[in-house]
Amino acid sequence: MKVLEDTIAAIATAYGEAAIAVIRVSGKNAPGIAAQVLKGRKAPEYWESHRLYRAEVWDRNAGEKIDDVMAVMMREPGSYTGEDVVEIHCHGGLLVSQEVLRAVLRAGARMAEPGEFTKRAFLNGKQDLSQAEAVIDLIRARGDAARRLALRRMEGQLNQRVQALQDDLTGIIAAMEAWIDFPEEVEVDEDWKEGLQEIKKAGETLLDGARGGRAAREGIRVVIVGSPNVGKSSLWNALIGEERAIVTDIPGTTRDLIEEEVTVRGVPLRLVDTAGIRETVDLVERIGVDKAREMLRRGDLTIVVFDAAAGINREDLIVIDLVRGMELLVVINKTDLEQQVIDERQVLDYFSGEKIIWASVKEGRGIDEIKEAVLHKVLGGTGDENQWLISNARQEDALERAVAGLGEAQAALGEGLPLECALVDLRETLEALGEITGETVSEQVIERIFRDFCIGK
Ligand SMILES: Nc1nc2c(ncn2[C@@H]2O[C@H](COP(=O)(O)OP(=O)(O)OP(=O)(O)O)[C@@H](O)[C@H]2O)c(=O)[nH]1
Ligand SMILES: [Mg+2]
Repeated sequence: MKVLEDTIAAIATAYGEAAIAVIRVSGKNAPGIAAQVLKGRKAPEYWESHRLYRAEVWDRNAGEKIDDVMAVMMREPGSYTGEDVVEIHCHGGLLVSQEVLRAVLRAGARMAEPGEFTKRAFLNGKQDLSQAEAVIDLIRARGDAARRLALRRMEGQLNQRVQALQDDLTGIIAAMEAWIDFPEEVEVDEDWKEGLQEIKKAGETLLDGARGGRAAREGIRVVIVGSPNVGKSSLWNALIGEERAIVTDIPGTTRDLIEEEVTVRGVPLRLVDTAGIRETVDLVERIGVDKAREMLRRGDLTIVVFDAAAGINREDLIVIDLVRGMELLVVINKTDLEQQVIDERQVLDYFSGEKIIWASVKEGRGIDEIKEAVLHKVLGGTGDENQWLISNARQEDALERAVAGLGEAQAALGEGLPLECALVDLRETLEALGEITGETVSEQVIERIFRDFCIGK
């Protein structure tokens, strides 16, 4: 364990005027600093751990009182960082909180770097790396699903799952090593293969869930496209639940991109309405069409809309050509109209294997189905939130390498190669798993992770 010598301090609350601000101090000298700056009826050195006390903050040099505060001492190891921590709850004025911080710094603390409190919690073994990463995810969560997931990881669910895999794998590695050392005394165990297969399956399940985790955290960008007048803006309005985009029966109504976020089952969907795609001489409209084409490339999913009463015309063919190969949802709109000229077989031909939804935005039919289909499309078979524990590219990459290593070990065993070959792969797998929890991760990676944090966390 790393010994962290100096005592750090920062304002832990947001910058600005507020009812209270919290100044956080952590490190060996935190109680000593508290004794210097805080005057209470009971001197801070005699404070009970985790109990709030009234006190005054004093600037000793100037002989001046700064504020009346509440303060708490949390003694090591039972604090967030695992060190002695003092938190001073002062009045939330900009100047007040900064004066209190200054007094603390003058008493011997050093200004904390971003994420340094959480980094200390990690280095002192209070949290593993996946838990520390979850802290920032929790702070940044924009939707309910992301918040729930971050909380679960903060509680250590990813850590536990990975540790279970590590334990099982370590057992198999130890048995293999024993066999190599004493081939006469230990039997070659067919269970190894089965054990490896189970570990691999569990790893793959976690990997599948990475998609869901990413969607929950970053949101899914859904771009609505189609030829003019098919009802894109009407659909967009229905999905966001507000009549915001202009809807008229004049083709070419929408000229610009409009983007809005809604949350479906806790997952943020960023919906983009676009200009109807067609060849046009109107300069403004043409810019809009170019923007629509550009946006198509940046979306995670495309909803392509057709008009059931108009059928598939020349302009629709341009659209069909444009969206080929993309992650798609097909919506046939205006199914309420009497005249239905669209040919279902033709649609199936163009979009074989794609999800096709028959809708009437006007009558509100198909809207919920579209929302569900968007989620299903993006999350694939991993609709189960409990499996969405992998939360960033770093973890995903490590897990991918772990699963690949298991595959290679299996292949080596299958081909009857010497056990040492499989062992090399398995040790690499173990190492990759350790990167997720932070046991085998480099100093640089740790630096990078915590640099993203806010000051005071
Ligand atoms: N009958 C019927 N009319 C609809 C339906 N959805 C939209 N419309 C009408 O179709 C016309 C065009 O709708 P918009 O939503 O503006 O179509 P758009 O695709 O955004 O059109 P552009 O922006 O011009 O590309 C409007 O008159 C809508 O009221 C529907 O489900 N049924
Ligand atoms: Mg429109």
